[in-house]
Amino acid sequence: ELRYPARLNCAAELLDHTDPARPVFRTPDGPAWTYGELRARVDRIAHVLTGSLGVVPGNRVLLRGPTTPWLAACWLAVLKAGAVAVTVLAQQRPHELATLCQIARVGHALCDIRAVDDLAKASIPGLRITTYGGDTPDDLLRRPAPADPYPAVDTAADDVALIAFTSGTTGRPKGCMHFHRDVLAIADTFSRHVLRPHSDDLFAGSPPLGFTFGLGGLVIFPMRAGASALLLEQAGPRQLLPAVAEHRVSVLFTAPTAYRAMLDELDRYDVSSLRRCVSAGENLPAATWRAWHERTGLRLINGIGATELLHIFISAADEAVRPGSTGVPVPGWQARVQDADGTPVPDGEPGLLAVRGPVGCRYLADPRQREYVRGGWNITGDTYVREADGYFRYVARADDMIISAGYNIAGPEVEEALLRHPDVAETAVVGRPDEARGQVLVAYTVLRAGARRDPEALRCFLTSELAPYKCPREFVFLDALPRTATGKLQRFRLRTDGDQ
Ligand code: 3SK
Repeated sequence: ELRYPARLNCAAELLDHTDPARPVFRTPDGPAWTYGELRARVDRIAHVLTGSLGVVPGNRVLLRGPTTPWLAACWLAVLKAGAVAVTVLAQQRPHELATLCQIARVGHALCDIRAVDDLAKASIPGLRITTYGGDTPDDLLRRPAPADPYPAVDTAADDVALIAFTSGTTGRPKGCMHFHRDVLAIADTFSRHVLRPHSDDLFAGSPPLGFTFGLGGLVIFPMRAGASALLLEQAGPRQLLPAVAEHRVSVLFTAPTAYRAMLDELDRYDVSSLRRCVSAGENLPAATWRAWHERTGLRLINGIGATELLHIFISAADEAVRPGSTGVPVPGWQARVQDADGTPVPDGEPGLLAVRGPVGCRYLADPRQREYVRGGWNITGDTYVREADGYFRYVARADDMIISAGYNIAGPEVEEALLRHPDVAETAVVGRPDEARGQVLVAYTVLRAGARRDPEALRCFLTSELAPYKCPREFVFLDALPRTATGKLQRFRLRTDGDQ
C-alpha cells in the first residue's frame, strides 16, 4: 500500500530529490536543463505568480502551450505555489477554452506566446493571461522576481493539484480533479513496478503535457526516477524516429497508431537505444505488437489508462506481456469485470471493466460522477474479458458493440483482423443502421502509401480470418480517421457522418 505524509507538495518532491547537476529536460536544439536550473526557474516563476500576479493557494491556473521545458516549469511552479494547474491541449479552440475555463473557474492563465491568440479570442471574463517566451517586459520570464529559493507551499497530500479534462469523444468535457498524492501515486505504481526506469533513462514521446498520458510519461515519471526527458514540440511518427536515433532515447511513450506508422520508416534509423516502449491511449492490436517485436526485438508495454484515474492501471512488461491482452492490474490497483448491476461476471465472459486503486475519479461538479463511480469501483466504459489466469483482454468500448442480425460483434476484433492485411494502415469498424439486420458493419480504412483501393481483396482476406457474419458489408477508404486532440478515435463521427 502506498503511504504518503499528510502534508505533501508533489512539485517539491519531484524537484528536490535529485542531484542538481543531473540533466532533467532537453529539446532537439537547446542545451539540457539540469535539475538545479529547473528548480531555480520554477522558483522564479512561483515568486512571480504569488507576487505580482497575486495567485494564492487554491487558485486555478490554466496552462497552455507546446511541449517545452518552460511549460513543464510553469506546471511545477503552479503546484509548488499551492495553486491548481488546469492543463489543456494546444489544439483546443476559443469556444472550447471558454467552456473549460468556465467549468474549472479559472482566474489566471500562463500561456506560451505562440499559443495566446486563441486564448485571447475566447474573451473569458475575469481571466488574467500572462504569456511566456515573448520579449515584452510583462512576459512571465522577464518580470522582476527575487533570486531566492521559493519555499513550497505546505499543501495537504489530498489538496487538489491539477484538473485535467477528459478529451470527450462526445458530450460536454469533464474536469477531473487530482491530488498531490495522486501525482506521486502514478509514478509509484505503473512507473515503478512496470516501467522500472533507471536514472540514466531518457524519456520521449508524442502525448502532449495537457494529456495526462504525456504529463506522466514526460514529466512525472522521469523526475520521480531522477531521469531526464527529451521534450518535442512536434512529435508525430515522422519526428519520433529521428529523435530517438539522434538523442538515444531509451523510454518511448506513444499510441498504437504511431507504432504502426513508424514501422514503415524503421529501417532508416538506429533505435538500438530503446529499452521500453509504452503504448496506450487506445487498444493495441496484436498485429502491431507482433510487427514491432519482429522488427525491433522490443516487447511493447501495452496499458489502459484514463484521465479520470490519471494514468495506467492495467499493463504488463517483459516476459509477462501477452500480445492481444492489456495485462494484469498494476501493483496497487484492483480490477474486475462486472455486469450493469455491479455483479462480477465469470472469467471468460465480457462485461464492464471496474477498477479501484490509489487514484479515483473526482469530476468537478458533474452529475456523471455517479455513473463513473459505482459501489466504490471506477467504471471506465470499456468492455473487457478477464481470462482464468487473471489477464484482462479488451473487447470494445462498452457503447461500441455492434449488434447485427442478432450477433454481438466487437468492432475492434474485426479491425484487428483487417490490420493483419499488409495494405491496411488504420481502420475503424462501426455499425450502420439497417432495416433488415438492425446494423451492418462498415469498415473505414486508411491504406498504406501506394496501396490500391480494392474492397474485394479486403473482403476476401477477411473471410479467411473471421466468421462470415463479422465481415463488413461496406468498405470506405479515407485519408485519415477522425480523432480527438489526444488521438482517440471518434467512432461516433463515423457512425453519423462517415461519408464526409
Ligand atoms: O486516456 C488514456 O487512454 C490514457 C492512457 C494512458 C495514460 C493516461 C491516459 C489518460
